[in-house]
Amino acid sequence: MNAALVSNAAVKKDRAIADDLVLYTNPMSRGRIARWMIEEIGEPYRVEVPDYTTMKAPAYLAINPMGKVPALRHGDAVVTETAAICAYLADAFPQARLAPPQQPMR
Ligand SMILES: N[C@@H](CCC(=O)N[C@@H](CS)C(=O)NCC(=O)O)C(=O)O
Repeated sequence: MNAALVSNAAVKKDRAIADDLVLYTNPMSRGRIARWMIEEIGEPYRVEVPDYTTMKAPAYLAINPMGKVPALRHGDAVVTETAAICAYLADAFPQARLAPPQQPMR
């Protein structure tokens, strides 16, 4: 396989992962905390930026029925609440070493 094909495959894989991990946030919100956390994870992700009116539209209410940011979609899982998003990301991507390993005593 030549280098162009290899890098094409890598780009496609990154795009697939980015579609799998989506942060809904707005720069004028506490979503910045979740944005910082997702950056620390180091995985490809995509950002959707609902403004403060579209947050109450059906398309976004289907993601977060509270109509607030941030929200995270990871595959079929949707997580809301900034603290919960940070905890979820730390557990879902243990290789980033942002939380102690999950153990029964934790
Ligand atoms: N407890 C939630 C609060 C989320 C929240 O209130 N987000 C604000 C932005 S900082 C929001 O989306 N406000 C829109 C609204 O309430 O209409 C969290 O910590 O994530």
